[in-house]
Amino acid sequence: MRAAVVNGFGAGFDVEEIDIEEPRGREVLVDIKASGLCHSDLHFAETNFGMEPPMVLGHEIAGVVAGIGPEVTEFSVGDHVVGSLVQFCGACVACLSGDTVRCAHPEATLRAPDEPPRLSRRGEPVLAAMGTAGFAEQALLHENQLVGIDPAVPFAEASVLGCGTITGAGAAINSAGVRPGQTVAVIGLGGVGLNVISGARLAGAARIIGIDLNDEKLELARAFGATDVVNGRDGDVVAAVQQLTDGGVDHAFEVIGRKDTALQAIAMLAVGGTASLIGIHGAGSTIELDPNDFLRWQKKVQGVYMGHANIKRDIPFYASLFLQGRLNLTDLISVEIGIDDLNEAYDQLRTGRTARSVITRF
Ligand code: PAD
Ligand code: ZN
Repeated sequence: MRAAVVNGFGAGFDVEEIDIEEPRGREVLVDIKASGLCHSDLHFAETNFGMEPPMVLGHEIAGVVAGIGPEVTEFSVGDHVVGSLVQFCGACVACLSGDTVRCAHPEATLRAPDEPPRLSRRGEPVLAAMGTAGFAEQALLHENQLVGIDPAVPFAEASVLGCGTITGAGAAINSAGVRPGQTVAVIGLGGVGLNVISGARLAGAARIIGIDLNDEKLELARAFGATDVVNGRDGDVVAAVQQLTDGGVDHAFEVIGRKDTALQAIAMLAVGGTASLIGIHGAGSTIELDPNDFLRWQKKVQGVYMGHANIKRDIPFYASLFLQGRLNLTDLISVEIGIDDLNEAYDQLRTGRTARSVITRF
């Protein structure tokens, strides 16, 4: 099958022929119909976050079940599915409590080291990164990493549910617990940040301030429910937010992965506010904080991993909201591309102009 392989950090994506195994045990073979370009895959392609080339990245996928292993109980051939990088065993205390993002044994979803690798090239192993390896014609995933989805949801929109939506909307709803009437600021309005706006709107936020450097993104943010927008190029972002909210916001979300914007998120909080850090920072980055600022103003800061999602609960929930017209997924899709356009599409993402590019031709 055709797949976009990362052969070295910073070397981009090479579309090549590779081999994929037949499903074993609880594995499901999926014909991928749509695969979204999250910014995280660009980080993982450029820097060593524990996944090493040769590897196939891609973790925002939607497709159709093409085959099932003998122990699969949840899916049948022909089902429409969404995949996620959240790996959970289903049996540890965290999983049994519904906290699947805190699973103690995520490796239970992968093949054992003595089993043949899921992906290979001329007999040599190729890493199926995150257990999804979505930049390819087909993927082989443990059934815990898949969720059945109503076929009425188009594949491109469905793919974004797998990361951008569960992370962004989940950050507002699950991680931050935004309550009706609260004020929210979102710094960075890409595929994930726009979904934070959706989550804040669903949670009933009174004021949602979108912040980016790009005027088109600010315009787009209004289509997701931003009540106010601030261009970071127009001066002091923190002062602008404080002015709009009479002193600061209850919740600020950093959705880029930069030190300066993470500090902005903390600085723009109202008394008792919470800053939620979503963007992935370069390895070894540090942020210096003034403890007295936290103490006096009772601020909180938290890291957000995958919007504290339980994918089996949250993905069907967001899909149903989309079908009811209550969740905007369509405007997230900036462009549908072919797998051969992957490098160019990531160059576009770097400019901050696209929300989500989605591969729909393999
Ligand atoms: P993206 O590239 O689509 O969006 C980033 C946005 O930030 C763009 O709109 C930029 O214009 C904007 N931006 C850049 N610099 C600034 C600045 N100085 N001030 C204001 N705006 C700015 O990325 P994405 O939405 O796909 O992902 C965002 C981050 O979230 C990225 O670091 C990704 O790796 C991370 C992520 N984290 C998780 C998690 O579980 N924590 C999950 C998924 C993605
Ligand atoms: Zn992602």
